[in-house]
Amino acid sequence: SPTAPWWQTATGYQIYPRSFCDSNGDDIGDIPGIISKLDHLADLGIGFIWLSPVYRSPMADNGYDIADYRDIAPDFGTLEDFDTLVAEAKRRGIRIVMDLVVNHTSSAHAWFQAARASRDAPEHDYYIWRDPGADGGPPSERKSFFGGPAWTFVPEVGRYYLHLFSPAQPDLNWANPALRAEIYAMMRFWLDRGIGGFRMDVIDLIGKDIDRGFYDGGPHTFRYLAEMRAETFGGRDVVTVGESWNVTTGTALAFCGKEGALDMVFQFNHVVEGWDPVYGKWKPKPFDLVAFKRVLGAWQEALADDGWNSLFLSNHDLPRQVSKYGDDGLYRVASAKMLATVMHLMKGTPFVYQGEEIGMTNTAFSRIDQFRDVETLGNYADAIAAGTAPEDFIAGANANGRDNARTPMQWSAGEQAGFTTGTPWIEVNANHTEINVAADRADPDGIFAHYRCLIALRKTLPVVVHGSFRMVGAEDEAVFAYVRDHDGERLAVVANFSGTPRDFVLDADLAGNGECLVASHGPRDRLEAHLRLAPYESFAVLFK
Ligand code: ISL
Ligand code: CA
Repeated sequence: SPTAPWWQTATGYQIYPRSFCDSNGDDIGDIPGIISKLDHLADLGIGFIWLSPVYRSPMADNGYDIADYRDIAPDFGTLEDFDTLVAEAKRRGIRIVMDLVVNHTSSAHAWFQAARASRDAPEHDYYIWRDPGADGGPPSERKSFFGGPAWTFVPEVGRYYLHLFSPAQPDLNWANPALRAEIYAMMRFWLDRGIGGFRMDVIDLIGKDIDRGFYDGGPHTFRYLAEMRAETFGGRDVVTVGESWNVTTGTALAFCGKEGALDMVFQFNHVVEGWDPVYGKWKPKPFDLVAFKRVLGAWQEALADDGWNSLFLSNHDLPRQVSKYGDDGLYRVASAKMLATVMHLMKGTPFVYQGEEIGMTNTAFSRIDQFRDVETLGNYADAIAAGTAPEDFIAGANANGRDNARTPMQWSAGEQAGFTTGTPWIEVNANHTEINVAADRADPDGIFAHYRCLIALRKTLPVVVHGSFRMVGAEDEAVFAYVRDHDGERLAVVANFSGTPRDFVLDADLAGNGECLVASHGPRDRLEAHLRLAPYESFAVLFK
């Protein structure tokens, strides 16, 4: 079988440092805390960590607002701590992938401070400025993703600057070659420290061309990415994953195909499919499995021979997957395993978001002052001004808001879930007394054990890495089933996405005796043509 790059047989694990482990009781997770938990991750079997931003930052967006790209935030530790993390992870066969946030900086970055002080500063053109509109107001009606206008006025220069996110996150002007050279030098600084690659934040926004109406999905993205690759990571043995909310199966290969600069993209077509056309994430639609399968199946097909999929349902911006797509009550364990089985055995590289490996759930806040997220708070202000009832907005935020994924990692049943000896910056989920790492790892049938098994399968079975993908029963409203084929080996995956028993009829050529690799409800070695599935039952069978 073909030799695969390391990131095709490895599983990624995302850490949101602020919420992972606080080593010094100052209420905020940190790098020494991460180092203290590396054995947990090594046991899980992951090959690399995607580390959400740890750079120096005022933390308006928990580090996605960078004030110094070459230093570590004091909240998180020091450069020395970072080097220790890279070395300690490496000792365990784990690489560290940094988050590259280069669509914008913090407004506290020295470049922006110079840019906003004078039109004549060279750094002024590192950002996107426009004169006031005819009425003296903002140059366009564009809204920020985080609520309010996307333009803020700076009296010192008499101009507005663009911020697609909060006013504390001014957008960089990628059309400026000196700015691009600064970014590339910064990337080499981290590559030279031995990192395993980059996850690139909202990377399709760097190619914007606002005078021609492109704020996102901009036309210059691929030119800049090709240049970036040549100037930085090209020829180095690292992984690159670009985040894009606009990428489609039609444009994916321009990012991650043979002609593209990157190895993978994080695409969100399957996420946005579940949002309201008008209210977006704040008003979730009922889950539609057929549509969900259609999207994921289309991505499997589009990247079958070129490019490579990233496989994920969760990250720091999304609700907890067991709450969103499974059942976080009665069937929490079975549905968490089911989701993992379906995602990990498709073609691509799976990503586990911290806490997912023990089935952490959404939280339920009742008051707006319990939320911390800049996106939630900004959109709340807009929604209330537009007449939405506070409880309606909070219901949406509890279902789909970003703070769900940001409550502290639940290590134990003890005080503050073992996350901190202080008072965490955001409340611990009350269910930590039952859902925690210590309890789940002690259970041989726990969720952690299930993830460990799936992650190990990818390392040992070529069909998991290289096998073709064929959806089975695409129109079935409750069952997600597919077949992977490689070199005479066949892997069949069957999952009941519902809380009721289901009958499922397999294609005749799939029935027979095989070897059960993983199962949530006791082994299934022989597949009958007529399957009777328990609620949220899932399994994978190998045929040779
Ligand atoms: O859900 C979203 C889209 O409506 C946003 O939260 C989305 O995740 C965001 O626009 C893109 O995310 C990335 O860039 C943001 C940062 O806040 C996110 O945490 C990051 O993943 C700005 O840097
Ligand atoms: Ca700390």
